[in-house]
Amino acid sequence: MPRCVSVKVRDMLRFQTAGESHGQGLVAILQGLPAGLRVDFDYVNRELKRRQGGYGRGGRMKIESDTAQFLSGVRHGQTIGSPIAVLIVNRDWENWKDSMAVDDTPESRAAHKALSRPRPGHADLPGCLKYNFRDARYVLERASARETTARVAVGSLAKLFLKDLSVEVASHVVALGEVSLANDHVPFEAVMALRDREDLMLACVDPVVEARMKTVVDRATENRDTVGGTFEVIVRGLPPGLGSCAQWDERLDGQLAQAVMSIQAVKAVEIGSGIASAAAMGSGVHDEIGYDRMHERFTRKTNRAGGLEGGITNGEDLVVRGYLKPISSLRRPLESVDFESKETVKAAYERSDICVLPAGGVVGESMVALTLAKSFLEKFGGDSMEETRRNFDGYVDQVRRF
Ligand code: EPS
Repeated sequence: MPRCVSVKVRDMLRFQTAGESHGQGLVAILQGLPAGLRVDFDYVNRELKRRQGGYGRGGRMKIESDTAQFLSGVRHGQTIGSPIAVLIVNRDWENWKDSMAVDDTPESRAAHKALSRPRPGHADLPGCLKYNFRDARYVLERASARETTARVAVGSLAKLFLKDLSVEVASHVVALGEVSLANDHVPFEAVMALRDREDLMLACVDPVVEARMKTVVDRATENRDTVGGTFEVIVRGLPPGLGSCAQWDERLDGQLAQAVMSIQAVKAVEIGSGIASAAAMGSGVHDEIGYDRMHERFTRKTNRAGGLEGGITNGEDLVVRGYLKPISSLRRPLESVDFESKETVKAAYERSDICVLPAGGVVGESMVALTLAKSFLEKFGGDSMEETRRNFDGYVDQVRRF
């Protein structure tokens, strides 16, 4: 008797990362991109550079110059349908060769200094309890947000895939500490224009607000503190109909929430005006429907739903926000307890950043793009870009003729 399979055998697009913050490098494997996608290597490296930028970054970013080395899955500048492996070398590895050595040698043992004063807010304590380590370095090396460099490498491939189907992904900072944009309905073009900046600065579209944000970062630096905030990812050009209302785990809003929530230091995710909507009446929340006969498309006067209704894209801009807590390595450490003595001590300090909000936005773009690219491939399939595009164009035509 045929077995009724109601679950997907596997995701159409999958990626995994490996690597420690001060190990030899970060690795990502991306599987499922169709063959025939042109890989713009400069674009990938520019995205890695964007992730390294922003005001309030720490000393590590002066050491690193993140560059993607493609080890497989790409030939003569095009994807070939096989798994894509990317390596980003950690330059700082030179300084950690003994302490982070893979081998157990007298040198590596001599360089081993246990980090036994866990930082509140980091993975140090729960990770050590989980793996039964007395040295938080075993945990913090992998928990570190340095891992996001591997996500951005494969995320930029997802962005190239979406770009090929006329979908653009951009991000900006809407709030930092207590400073926020007064008008948060920012034109998409202004957000896209931030990409042309040599340095992201604080990735805010309003120079006056950005100057105030900079003051907040300066104050945090002076006080040996850290500061968080909110980034927003906007996606333009999506067709209606990605995602599904059929099963809980097929809802695209849920998938996006997980993708963005998984970014280190993100503590909340919002789609559209989700937070304000919870405090408003229904008549002031839902986006009334119109029809544009000339362009043969349904329209909305507002986009409070952030481009998603019922877990399905509705053809409006997708708007997802990530709320970042201030990072947990503080130059003025908080109270903690030493693993060995169980005495109250100040938490350990590791070289770190003051503010990573613009980088958070770049990582957010990658996670959103990877989630959407998966959704595209689930709906349109295709082993080559020609096939995917043909299926996509046919569907777009069907929607137009609806
Ligand atoms: C980094 C993010 C942060 C940095 C790290 C590089 O990671 P974490 O989450 O551990 O604070 O601190 O740099 C260092 C670990 C260092 O040696 O300075 C990144 O985004 O690349």
